[in-house]
Amino acid sequence: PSGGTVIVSTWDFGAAANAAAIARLKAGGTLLDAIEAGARVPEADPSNHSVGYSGYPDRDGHVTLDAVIMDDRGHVGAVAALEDVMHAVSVARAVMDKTPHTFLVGPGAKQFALAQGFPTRNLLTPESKKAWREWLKTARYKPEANIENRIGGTRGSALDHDTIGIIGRGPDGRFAGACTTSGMAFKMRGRVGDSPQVGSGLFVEAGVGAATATGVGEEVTRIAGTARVVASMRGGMGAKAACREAVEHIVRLRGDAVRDAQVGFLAIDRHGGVGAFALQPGFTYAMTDGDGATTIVPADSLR
Ligand code: SD4
Repeated sequence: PSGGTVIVSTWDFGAAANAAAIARLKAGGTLLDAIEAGARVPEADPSNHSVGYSGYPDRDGHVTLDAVIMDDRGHVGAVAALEDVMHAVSVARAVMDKTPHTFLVGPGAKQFALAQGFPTRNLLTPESKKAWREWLKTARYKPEANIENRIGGTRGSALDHDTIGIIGRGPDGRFAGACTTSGMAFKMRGRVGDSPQVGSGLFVEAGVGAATATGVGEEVTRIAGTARVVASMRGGMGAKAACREAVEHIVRLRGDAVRDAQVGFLAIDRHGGVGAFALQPGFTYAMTDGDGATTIVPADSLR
């Protein structure tokens, strides 16, 4: 699309998130409201084991959430290692709107959420607990491509799920985005990925564009991946070329270390052009226009 409203999310399950975002826009919400409403959809979905409620826990059995939200006017809020509160993106939004800070973590993030009236909930569902118990039998931790999707043998099915990054361009050409996740399954306690970090899991810039990332967060964080994608677009590259450049940079830098890793970037450029690129096959994104028409697009990949 060129010129109009566009909302894009990582993975095919982003379609439901985009629909909620468009509904919020049509009801008179701001682009940021719409992005937040979209991100809340997978956070509440019990069939999704890599975002919010029913996310796979860390190796010690705690579900810990990371999220960020930002607009292109310099407003940013983020939380990391948040426990017992389902809507991490809304807590991030409250950090943005109600504190002088941009980032709260761990017990401090939870304390803030409770003070703001967010309800607590045990995020570990019986299904996720079972998968964790199964994993404990070998307890081998190796960040792999979309490993979340493989647990329970659902890879390749409609149940494929992952971190959601959702970015949008409003009718006025302004940008906003959010990224929310329970992180890599069975991660070390205290581990924070790329998703809540501005410039890694998400970056937006007025007049330039927006980008988000998914996959093995460490590989994205190492290169400040989405800041790099947006910098390339600032220099005139289109969305897809900018995503590809960042993936190629990771491979140049890391060589064999990323042989089995998945990393995917998704971006919108200043003209509303949408593009994505991944290291491995299998990355898809959902693109929805202002009328609510959605297309699921398989991203090109290096391998
Ligand atoms: C992370 N990037 O925490 C997220 C997780 C993810 O495929 O996208 N998993 O590293």
